[in-house]
Amino acid sequence: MQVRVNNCLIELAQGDITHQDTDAIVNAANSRLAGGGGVDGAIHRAGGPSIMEETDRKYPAGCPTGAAVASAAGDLKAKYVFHAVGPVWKGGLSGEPELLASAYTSCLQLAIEHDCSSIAFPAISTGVYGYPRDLAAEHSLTAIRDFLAEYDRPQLVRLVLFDPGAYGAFARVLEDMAE
Ligand code: AR6
Repeated sequence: MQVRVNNCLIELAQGDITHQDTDAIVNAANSRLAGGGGVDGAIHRAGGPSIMEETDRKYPAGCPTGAAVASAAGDLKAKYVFHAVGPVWKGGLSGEPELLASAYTSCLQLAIEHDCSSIAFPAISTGVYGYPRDLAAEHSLTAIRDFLAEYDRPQLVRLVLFDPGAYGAFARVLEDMAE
């Protein structure tokens, strides 16, 4: 499903983010950029060692929660990987919504800086980091919509949801936005 914001589209897809051919794909990283499971493991496995070599060299101090850094995409179809660090869910009163929104908008800003017209996101923080799925859908899609309303770029923002439950949660929120 798709929703238009200005001249841009927000689109939902189900599947594996490593297969996306958007200009950029987003990694759900940790603040040490040390690799891990979930999306992070899948991206480093599919993209090859050059991605970690580049992030180790360029960002030895890692990346703070709520921010993102860019690397090339190794063997992946995308041109760039933006490594975003979402918050660990601690009950919702530790700034999690703002930090999650900021992880998304940092990537959208990087997309503009790197001249990317399309970007694919996973559902940041909803795996190991434990962010409740329905809240993540609402907070993530609101951040994306507000960014596109202000900047009118990038042209395509795709959310790639791994399983049908996550797809359903994001679809419910996006349907409400379309009304
Ligand atoms: N494509 C798309 N979505 C995926 C894929 C995939 N290949 N694999 C998993 N998901 P997670 P987080 C979904 O845990 O919660 C790592 O170890 C998954 O079902 O990857 O931000 C990092 O190094 C879930 O809905 O990211 C960090 O330490 C969503 O992607 C930590 O996990 C995010 O799950 C980050 O945790």
